[in-house]
Amino acid sequence: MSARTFRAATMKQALARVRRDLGGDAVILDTREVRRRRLFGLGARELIEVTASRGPHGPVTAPAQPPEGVSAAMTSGALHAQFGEQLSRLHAMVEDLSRHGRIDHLLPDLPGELVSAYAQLLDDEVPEILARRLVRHVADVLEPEQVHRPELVSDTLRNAVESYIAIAPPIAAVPGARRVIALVGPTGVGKTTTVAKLAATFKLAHGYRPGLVTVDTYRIAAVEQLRTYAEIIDLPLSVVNAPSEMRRAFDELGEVDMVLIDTAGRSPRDEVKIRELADFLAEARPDEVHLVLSAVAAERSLRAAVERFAVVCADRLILTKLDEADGLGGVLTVLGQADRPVSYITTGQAVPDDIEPAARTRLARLILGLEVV
Ligand SMILES: Nc1nc2c(ncn2[C@@H]2O[C@H](COP(=O)(O)OP(=O)(O)OP(=O)(O)O)[C@@H](O)[C@H]2O)c(=O)[nH]1
Ligand SMILES: [Mg+2]
Repeated sequence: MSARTFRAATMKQALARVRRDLGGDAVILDTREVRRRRLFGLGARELIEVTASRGPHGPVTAPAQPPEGVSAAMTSGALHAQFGEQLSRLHAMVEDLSRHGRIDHLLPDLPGELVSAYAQLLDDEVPEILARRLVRHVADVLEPEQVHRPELVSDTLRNAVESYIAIAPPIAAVPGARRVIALVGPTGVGKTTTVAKLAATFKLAHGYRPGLVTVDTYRIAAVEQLRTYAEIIDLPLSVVNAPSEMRRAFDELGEVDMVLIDTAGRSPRDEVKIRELADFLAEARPDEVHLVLSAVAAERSLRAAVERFAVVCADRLILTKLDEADGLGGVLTVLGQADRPVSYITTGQAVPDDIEPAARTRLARLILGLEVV
């Protein structure tokens, strides 16, 4: 058993190398950030350095040759003791350095069992800072002997993830009232498909009487897309070209207890177009505005969308394309910061099947990769 050092640009890459070379149960002895000077002194590059040794059951290679100066008769127990001594000296040194602010510990004193949970989070695209916070939380909550129990670790982790997720109740008709629901969001995230899924579910499963309104008149195809769904589901549809037409469009729908408004996709960068959307919605006076976000989008785009669509008072989130996302870590970060509840998740293209009301535990398990869609 000997310690080896691995350097990489990110913790994820470093841990992948540890796993590749030393096996799945490698023991992480230390992690730190190091700066490497670039050629000609052109700035420095941050690297992650992980020191690790083979775990007790790591891939077995040829029996290690005793190092020079160690007699062949020396037992493996003695070797272990010698190594242990070196290791604790090294630990003391590192601790001393870190106390003096010389080394930035990324995962100080993290029990070995939690390192694999940490690596799993990184695999699921959870950003490093959040992953560290989650495993640190688990380490703080559990007693040292409890971290050996994988089901406890996974439950505690799930609880921590759940604390970042707020859930909105599913959309419901209110007797004697006409609920107005608008879906807004960036282009191509699945707004129209989701409107169709919701409308079909409301009509077929709940017996509501929904009507559809589209303000997406920029593209003929967009209106046709919704019209096709309206015909299949047998629902009234009104097309609105200007904010002033909104009231007329509502009246044209006739006896409905719910109006679902489909809107044109807006780039979060296009403030003018988002303002225009706000003018339409000011006339529609929706009871709920759901911001539709694709789980495939990068964390930065998700954050920008949440910020920019605040202008149209988007107060709930619908997460689409969970079936296509490689990891949901970025989504988790944004949910933690967005301060808006999730109402629905969608998990495929099929109308109306691939939609479900958001549920905290399910979403947390999906984010942690404990469940698939
Ligand atoms: N895999 C997958 N695809 C989806 C999901 N929801 C929608 N889509 C697909 O995403 C594509 C775009 O969907 P639309 O509903 O047209 O998206 P939109 O937000 O209305 O697009 P714009 O109106 O152009 O902004 C279509 O091919 C949908 O079938 C989902 O949950 N999973
Ligand atoms: Mg659309």
